[in-house]
Amino acid sequence: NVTGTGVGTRIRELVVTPIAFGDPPLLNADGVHQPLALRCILQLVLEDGTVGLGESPGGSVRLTRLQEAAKVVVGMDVFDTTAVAAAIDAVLSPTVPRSHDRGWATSAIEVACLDAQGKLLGRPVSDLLGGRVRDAVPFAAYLFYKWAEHPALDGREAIGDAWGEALDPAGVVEQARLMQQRYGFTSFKLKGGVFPPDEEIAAMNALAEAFPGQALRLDPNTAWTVETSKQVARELDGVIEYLEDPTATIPGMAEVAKDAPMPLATNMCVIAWEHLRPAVEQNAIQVLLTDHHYWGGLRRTRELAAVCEAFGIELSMHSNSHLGISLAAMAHVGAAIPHLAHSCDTHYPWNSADDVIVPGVIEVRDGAVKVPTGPGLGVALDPDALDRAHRRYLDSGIRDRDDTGYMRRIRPEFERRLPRW
Ligand code: GKR
Ligand code: MG
Repeated sequence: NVTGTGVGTRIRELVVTPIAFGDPPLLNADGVHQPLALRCILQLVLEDGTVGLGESPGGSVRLTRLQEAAKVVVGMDVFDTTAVAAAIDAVLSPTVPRSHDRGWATSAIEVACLDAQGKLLGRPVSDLLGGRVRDAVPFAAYLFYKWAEHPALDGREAIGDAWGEALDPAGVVEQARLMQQRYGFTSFKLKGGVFPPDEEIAAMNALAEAFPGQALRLDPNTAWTVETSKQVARELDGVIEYLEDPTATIPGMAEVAKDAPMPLATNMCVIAWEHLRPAVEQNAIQVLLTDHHYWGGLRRTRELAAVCEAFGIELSMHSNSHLGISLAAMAHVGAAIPHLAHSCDTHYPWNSADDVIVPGVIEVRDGAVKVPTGPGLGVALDPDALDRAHRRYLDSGIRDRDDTGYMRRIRPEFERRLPRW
């Protein structure tokens, strides 16, 4: 231990709780979201009883790795986040060769450390990141093609939701209107890669007509070839603010970027530090969707923002199905990054009904999330809700996300093919 006295600030235990929560039938290039999404909730307990919270992507491999990491952090000082990250990295290295496959474990634990630090100091996490440059962080409505319900399966009844079906331009516009009414969003992202590009271009044009002047983007998750991507980019000139991951790989994106009239964005081909250099050298991307869950935590995200600033890469933020601890962390880091050029992504409206935190602190309103000002992340766990979500995980038998497998159970002819068009 090199910082502080360590009195009371040492980690006594890290409790990792796998949970499951409801997710609508959202379509993407891989298939369709299952009725339950998985996350892990972290409770980092210090010797003095302070508890720091974290939320990580779920799944069996991640759970095992987090449990391994939980053993090595015991006894470390919660202010030693560099040493904590190094210890986790060292214990995972022998079995997990790629650094970015270890990064999300250090990320989730770093957030829990920062939450605990903030609670000890009586200061919000955004202060530990250099202070807020904005009090509310703008988010985009994350639109999905979707079915009206999860169909009845294996004796289970169909599961409907409050959003209805969206399978064509009119359905997408209707979903966007609902998102705007309910949450006040003023920018919109459509998850594409589901229908042939012409239909998705039509959906973007319909959104542009329904929401003139509001920022739009399209993300087909690498469903297109380089040629198709170039063509879609030309057709959406003046309609979208950026095109996200039209095609795979840094060289593929670089080819598209030479031609595309709008910036290209990614959360798929630049996902680790070692990807930055080739991406910059090839001018493959103009916008990076950061994600503190994968880039090593909140401080590393702040550092990443500085690197991007140096190379003229704009910043936005990536999301996966998540709950309120993650949203709070996203809001704190979003508040502390000066050059956040675009509204951030969030799945929260799709999942918030099953949140495990005490309601009231964190919410999307007027298209933004107010940064909590209480100590740490500023959110508190609801132990009963956590217990319910954990029991749901245990009872479900679902241990990994499998959009393709679930789709094939409903549409056996479905094939995951990337690129598809
Ligand atoms: O939730 O289906 C989804 C998204 O496709 C998600 O898995 C992606 O990680 O939101 C993400 C993205 O921007 O690519
Ligand atoms: Mg994306």
